[in-house]
Amino acid sequence: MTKVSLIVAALVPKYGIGYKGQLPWALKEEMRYFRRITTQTADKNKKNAVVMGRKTWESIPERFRPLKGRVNVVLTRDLSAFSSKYSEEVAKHGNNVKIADSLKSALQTLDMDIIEEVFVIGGAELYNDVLRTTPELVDRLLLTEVSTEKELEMDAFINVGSLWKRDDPQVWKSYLASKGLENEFSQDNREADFQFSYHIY
Ligand code: FOL
Repeated sequence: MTKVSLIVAALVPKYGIGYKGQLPWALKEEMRYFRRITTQTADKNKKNAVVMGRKTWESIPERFRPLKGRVNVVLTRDLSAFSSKYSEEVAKHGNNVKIADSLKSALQTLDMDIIEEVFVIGGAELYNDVLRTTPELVDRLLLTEVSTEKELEMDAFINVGSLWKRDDPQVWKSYLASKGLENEFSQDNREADFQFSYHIY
């Protein structure tokens, strides 16, 4: 079966990723990294797919969803509730939004002849489910380590576990180079009161 890349930004050392259904920060450059990494393909005839939980779909501002240039797959246990709630948005974007009730069925739905890479983009429930129940489907974790002096309230965490180890910077650099993005990003960044660095686990 197709493997996936998890992409997430988390506050170290506890790996907090969210608060009250939203990201705990607004980091412009980090969001640009998310957008470019998930959109860019090596093969111009292919697109990437982003698989997300229903609450993550709802957390994305309406003007940005479905995430453009990518096939969006929303996971929900209640397919009919989702379809009726978002029928207009989904109809308008036709092929670019799909719904599924599990990661496995999402992966079966996708036509891998036209999809290059599948990203799991959250949230906490989906990340943790995938890491716990189907870790063999996870190729890599693209994890942005965020740190700050500020006291940030968090109520959503990713359980990275002890089996996932941060790779050498070279691994991240070659991954970016495989997409032609090596000159667009530096590994270590700062913005406002935050520092963040991009890693592969
Ligand atoms: N991974 C990383 N590294 N950073 C994130 O912020 C992140 N966020 C999510 C999942 N993985 C992540 C889920 N949350 C948008 C909003 C929230 C969100 C994911 C995406 C969003 O609106 N994205 C637009 C760009 C918006 C902009 O340019 O400000 C997109 O086109 O990707």
